Amino acid sequence: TDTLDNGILVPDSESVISSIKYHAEFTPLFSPEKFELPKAFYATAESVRDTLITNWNTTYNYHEKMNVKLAYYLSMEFLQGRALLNAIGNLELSGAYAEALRKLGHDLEDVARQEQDAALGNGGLGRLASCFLDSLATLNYPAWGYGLRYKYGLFKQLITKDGQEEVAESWLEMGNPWEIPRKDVAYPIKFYGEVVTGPDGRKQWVGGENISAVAYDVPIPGYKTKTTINLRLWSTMVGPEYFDLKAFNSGDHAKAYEALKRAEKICYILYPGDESHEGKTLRLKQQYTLCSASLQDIISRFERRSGDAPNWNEFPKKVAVQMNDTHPTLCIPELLRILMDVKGLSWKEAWGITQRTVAYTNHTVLPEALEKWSLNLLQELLPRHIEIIKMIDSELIDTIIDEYGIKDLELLKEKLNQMRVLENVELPASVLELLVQPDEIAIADSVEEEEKSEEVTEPTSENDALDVKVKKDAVIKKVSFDPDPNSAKMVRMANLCVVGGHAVNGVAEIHSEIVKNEVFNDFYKLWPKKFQNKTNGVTPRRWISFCNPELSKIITKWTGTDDWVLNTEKIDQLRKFADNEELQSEWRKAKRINKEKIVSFLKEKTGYLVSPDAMFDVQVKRIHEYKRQLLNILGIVYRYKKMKEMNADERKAKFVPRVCIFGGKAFATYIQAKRIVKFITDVAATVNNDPDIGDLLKVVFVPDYNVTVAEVLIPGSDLSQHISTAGMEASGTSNMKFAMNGCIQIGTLDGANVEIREEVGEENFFLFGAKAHEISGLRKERSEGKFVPDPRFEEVKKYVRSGVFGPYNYDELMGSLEGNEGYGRADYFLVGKDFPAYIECQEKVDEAYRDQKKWTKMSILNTAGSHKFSSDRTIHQYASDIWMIDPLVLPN
Ligand code: DL6
Repeated sequence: TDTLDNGILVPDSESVISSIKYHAEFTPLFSPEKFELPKAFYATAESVRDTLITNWNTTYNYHEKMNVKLAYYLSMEFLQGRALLNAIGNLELSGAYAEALRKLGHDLEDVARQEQDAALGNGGLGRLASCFLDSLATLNYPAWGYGLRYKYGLFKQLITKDGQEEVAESWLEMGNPWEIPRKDVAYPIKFYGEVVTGPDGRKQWVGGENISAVAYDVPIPGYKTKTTINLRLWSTMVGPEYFDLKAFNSGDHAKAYEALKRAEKICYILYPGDESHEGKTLRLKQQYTLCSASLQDIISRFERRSGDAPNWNEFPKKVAVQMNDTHPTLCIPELLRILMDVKGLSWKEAWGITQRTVAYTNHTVLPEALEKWSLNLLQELLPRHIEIIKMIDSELIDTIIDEYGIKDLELLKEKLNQMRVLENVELPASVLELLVQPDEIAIADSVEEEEKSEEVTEPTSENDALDVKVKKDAVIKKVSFDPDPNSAKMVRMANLCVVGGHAVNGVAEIHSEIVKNEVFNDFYKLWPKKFQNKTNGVTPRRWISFCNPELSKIITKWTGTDDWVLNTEKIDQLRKFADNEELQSEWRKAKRINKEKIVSFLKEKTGYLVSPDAMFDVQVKRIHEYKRQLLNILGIVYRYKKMKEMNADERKAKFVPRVCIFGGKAFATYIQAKRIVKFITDVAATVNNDPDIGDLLKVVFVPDYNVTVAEVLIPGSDLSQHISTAGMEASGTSNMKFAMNGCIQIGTLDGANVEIREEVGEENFFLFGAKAHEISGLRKERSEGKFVPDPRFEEVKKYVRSGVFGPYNYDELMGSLEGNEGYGRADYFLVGKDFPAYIECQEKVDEAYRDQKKWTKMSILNTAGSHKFSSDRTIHQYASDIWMIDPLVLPN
């Protein structure tokens, strides 16, 4: 065993062997005699876990001793992926474990493949949270993650002849070796009930349904540091007293388990369908469980560290809470509730503390994704919180009135309608009084201004004076502040976050500008300093070093150091060797090895055999209309049609062989997205079995896209597609991973593409499509019937409708691109508008790929220019601009 400079103990392979053997003996899951897969994985993981727990305890104790300020990242999603290779990589134990396992008759890679992905996320938002944890630990920041432990994750995606099918993900079936159940850490969570006033005058929330949130801790190791932070995941249950023994004995077994099942189901799956009342209630229960359990935990840690009499004003100096999108918004009223009702602080004190503690990251500008909850549902489920939300709303109303005055009631109404936390809810009586009977000065002023604007001079007669009186009445009467009885009363979570948090950030420069200038413009004008940008990033450990060892060796050789894993700016040095033939040749060899891995992977997962000589063109991300997988597949259909119109020689001369790979999950209730999956698989079935086409074009939909699949696909891709309608993708993070792995992108000026293109150089990025500022004009043009589609777009839709891709009726999919009666919004995502530019840009891609020297240079420059997109940079920015925390290195 060796000790490194940073104090880390590095065991040799012999001690690793004895640790693995020890765990093999006491891993009761499998036959005790045989050290076979998957037992070898569990024993190996348990052995690594020992080291993690040691470092995790040391980190915890040191944070406790130093009473350091901690940042808490609250997220409904953490997309961790597999942990084994990441953990031993960060601990610098890969060599020792590989050797130990070899001596025990196993290959480390085979052992690692036994692990199921921890897929507690949906897409970029969850994976970002996991990259952030890696960076926080690596950079020695005192921080924790808080989330939920979903028993069945999101879902497992099967691809059948009907497209996507969802089944429960069974990731916990064999047990999770990385988690530490903490039955000693549990908090009560309440739903429903009522609010009463206690003898001390404080509000009390009583009765209702009571469950427990129990902690499961997952140690998160940093790279080349002992710092190992905690990801605490909550699971829900009730105590044995809730098991109805009487009911059980009388034969009503369902009733006996009712309370248990009601509690457990909160943590069954991520994003349960929310069309039904039941579904909505479940999601809200999930969000509240995350917020309440985490805050109770954070507060009890603060109190414990503060000694006998905590000074609550110190709370924001010890605690920073980051809300990952609006899902944890209930943190705001929950913190207020605890501070006021449990700790006895005044509203003013509690509100000040809350605002200084929490901050909000916005991850989407899609209006339908900005969460709103029904006021009635919240009222029923969380009666005390709704009282508190009303107080926040009322305070905000005062601020809006202060800002806009009551002279122009139309303007004031507009601002109240846009900015209030409560939507379509009557104004408080005191405010209504003020507005319905504005004082004399306000009336006089408003009339005066109206006159000015009409350029009317002094009233000259009695009639004119009367006219002024009539106008006065009109000013008062014409503005009604009554809610619309036909619309529901809602709570806007994003507005609550903006009001309750001290910082609001977008996740890429263009997105943060949209957040400031469009989505939250009124708030931005009110509190400009709150608004920030924090361009996303990804961890170079998982996304270069561990997933692409071939490339990593080359980077280390040509930059002269392996330090780039921590200091990614060093990767920039590759730039100067971009034309070097030796580097180019090594670069191509590495890509080839990675492509061969994809070939075997695709064969195993889909049965399709593709050629590594072809260009690998990849689009992997959630399936969504705005991400425009439809544009990609229509481009492929167009290419296929052109190929069919040519003879074999012409085809070969015109087209570069391509393997077009798709991956991603469509949300279970998102019908249009599921149609797109079905369409892609139908095109694949036709094209891949067409003998005329052979290796010139293959289309593959990889089922169940997840972190592990990404780790195979990204290193071996040549081209990746980030082609969202401009202004709609907040950032994207796979674009960063692809760039790091020397993959050239075709994309629109959207999200982080804009910054990636700046960094890697315009000439190394295939840009096409409408710009964000043009989109609303183009939509208007479309809806007014002024858009003239390109004939190639008409041709491709007609071809799809002709039935070449099987009997499925594509009218609805194609119709959505035309806005036909009954098909909803007329090509809202502007596929038709961007189609010609897209296929022309794809021709340029073919041309560039033919010149392998040029292509390799572009690829090298993509990797070289990607260093800004390390999540280490992002985390440093959050730490210094929002959380105000400093790194704390553990003593040796
Ligand atoms: O910020 C992480 C990630 C961005 O990279 C994606 O562009 C964005 O679509 C995604 N947003 C969401 C929003 N979900 N909700 N709510 O997943 O965030």
